[in-house]
Amino acid sequence: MRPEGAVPWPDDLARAYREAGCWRDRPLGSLPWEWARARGERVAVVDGEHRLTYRDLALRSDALAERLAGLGFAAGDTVLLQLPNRWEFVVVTLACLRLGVVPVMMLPAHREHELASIGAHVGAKALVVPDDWRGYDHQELAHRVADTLPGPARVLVVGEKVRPGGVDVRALMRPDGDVERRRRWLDERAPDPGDVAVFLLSGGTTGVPKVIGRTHNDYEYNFRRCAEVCGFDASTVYLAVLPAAHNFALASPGVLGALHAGGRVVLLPSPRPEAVFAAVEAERVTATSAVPAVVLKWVEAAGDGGHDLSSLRHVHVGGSVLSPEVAARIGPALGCRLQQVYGMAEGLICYTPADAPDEVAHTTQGSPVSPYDELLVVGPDGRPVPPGEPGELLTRGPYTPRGYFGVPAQNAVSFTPDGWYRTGDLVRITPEGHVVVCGRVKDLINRAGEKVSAGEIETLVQEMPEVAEAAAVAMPDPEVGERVCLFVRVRPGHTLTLDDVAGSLTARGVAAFKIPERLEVLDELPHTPIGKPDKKRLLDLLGLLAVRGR
Ligand code: J2J
Repeated sequence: MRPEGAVPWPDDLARAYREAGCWRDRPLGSLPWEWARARGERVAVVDGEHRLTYRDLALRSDALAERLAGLGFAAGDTVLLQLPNRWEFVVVTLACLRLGVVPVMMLPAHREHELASIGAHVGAKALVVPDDWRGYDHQELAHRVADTLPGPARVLVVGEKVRPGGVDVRALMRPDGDVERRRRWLDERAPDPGDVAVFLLSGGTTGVPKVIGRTHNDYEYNFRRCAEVCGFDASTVYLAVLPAAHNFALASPGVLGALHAGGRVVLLPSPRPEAVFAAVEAERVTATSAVPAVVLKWVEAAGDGGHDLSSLRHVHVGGSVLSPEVAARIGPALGCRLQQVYGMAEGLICYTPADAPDEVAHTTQGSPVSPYDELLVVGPDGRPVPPGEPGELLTRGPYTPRGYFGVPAQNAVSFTPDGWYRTGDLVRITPEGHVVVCGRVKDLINRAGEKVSAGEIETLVQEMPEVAEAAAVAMPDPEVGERVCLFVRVRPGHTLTLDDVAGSLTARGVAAFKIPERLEVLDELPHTPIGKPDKKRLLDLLGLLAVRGR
C-alpha cells in the first residue's frame, strides 16, 4: 500500500527508468533470501562479538516480519525506528522492508520534539527503540511520545530490560518455527516495489516535517549504483560509524550497498579514532564513510601509529564541506584513497571516482552516480547560468523523488512545477563535469554534517517569554565546520543567557545537536527590506566580534 501523500514520478519516466534497468521491480525485503542463496554461510554483519551470516539475516528478518504481522502491522504502516549502530538495526530494517512496513529513519540523538512531530506527521503505529543508550532511557521516551500520538502506537524495545507495556523485539527475531512456510507466506504478501520502502528525514527539517519517501525501486538503484561507483564487491568490508539511519551510511553505498555487493558490514556505534582504528585492524576493513569533522580527528590521531590500517582502501567523505587542505592529508595519514561524496536524503548522489587523480578527489565533490541524473545550475532569476558559473543546483532523476511526504505547500517551494528538486546548494560544475559545492542559499546550519534548520530554532526560541525576535546563523568553526549562533532581541525588562536557551530547548525535548552554542543579545536585529532578519549583516557582525576577540 502506498502511504498517501507520497509523490510519484510521472508514468513515462517510470517506464523509461524500468527500461533502462534502473528500477528492477523487486521488493527490498526479498533481497536477504537472494543474498542467502548465493552466500548463505558467509558473515554479513559484525557487531562486537556478534556475527550474523547472510542466512541468519534472512531467517531473523523473516521471523520478525511474520511476528510483526501477528501483532497487527501491515504494508503501508509506518514505524519510527530509532536504533544505534547495532546488529538489530539491520534485522529490524530488513523485517520492515519484508512486510512493507515503512521505517522512519530517526537518529539516536532525536528526542521528544522530533519523534512526536514526525510520528504525528506520518501516523506512526510504533516506535522501535533501544532500552537505554548512552545513559539515556529511550524506552521511557518512547512511551511518552506514544502517548502524544493521535492513534495508538506500540513501543518495541531492543535490549534486555524491556518494561511492561513494551514488546521485546529480540524475542520476536528468534528464527524458530517452519522456515519454509514462513518464507512463502511473506513472499505472498510482498509489497509493491513502486511503493515507499523507507522514510528518510530531510537535513534541515523546518517547522513543517520534511520526510522523504524512498521507494523499493529507487532505493535499490541508489545503493546498487553507489556500490558500483565505489568498487564494492565480495571482498568489501564496510565499517559503519556514522548513524546507520542516515542515508550516507545506510545506502550511499553504506550498509545496504555493502550487503548487496556480497561484502561484510561492521557496525560501530562511535566514530572515536581509537575504536575505529581497532575495528579496522581487527576486521580488515576496506572502506568506511565519514563527515569531514570526523575524518579530521582520524587524520590527527593516525600519526600516533599503533594500529595496522593497511586493509583500508577507500574512505568516503561528505555531508559538509571538506577543505582541500584536509583532503590532501587523508590519503597519506590513513594509507587509503579519498572519495568525496556530495549527497542528500532527497536523492542525488555525486562521487569522485575511486581512482580519481588527486586534483579531482581533493577539490571536487564528484559527478552523479547515474547517467540518468539531471543537473541544472540556475541563477537567482531561476534561469540556467553559463557553464562553469556558480548557481543553485536543481536536480531530477531515477532516485530523486518528486516531493516530500504529505506537505503540498512545502513541495511547491522545494520543487519546481516540472519536478526539479531545489537543493538549496550553490555549486559550479567543472569542464570535466564534476560538481564543486561553493555555498548554499537554504537557511540551515551544517554542524558536522548534522543539519539544523535555522527556522526551526527561531520558532522554538521565539516561544520563550523573554524573546521578542530571534535569528539563528551558522558560525564558522574549525572543528565541526559550523555551530548554531543565536541573535536575539529580548522583551523590555527581560534578560537571557545561553543557559536559559539551552535549558528551555532541552526541556522541550529538542535534540542536543540543535542547541545554540553562542548567544548574542542585540538592542535591534538588522532587517532586510522585506523585514526579515538580515543574516548577512549578522554574519558580518559575528566576524567583527571575532576580530575583537569576543
Ligand atoms: C558540502 N555540502 C554537502 C559535501 C552533503 C551521502 C553524503 C552526504 C549526505 C547528506 C547523504 C556535501 N560538501 N560533500 O545523504 O547519501 C550538504 C548539502 C546537501 C545536504 C544534504 C549521502 N554533502 N552536503 O549529507 O540529507 O547542503 O545528506 O544538500 O543530511 O548536505 O544533507 P543530508
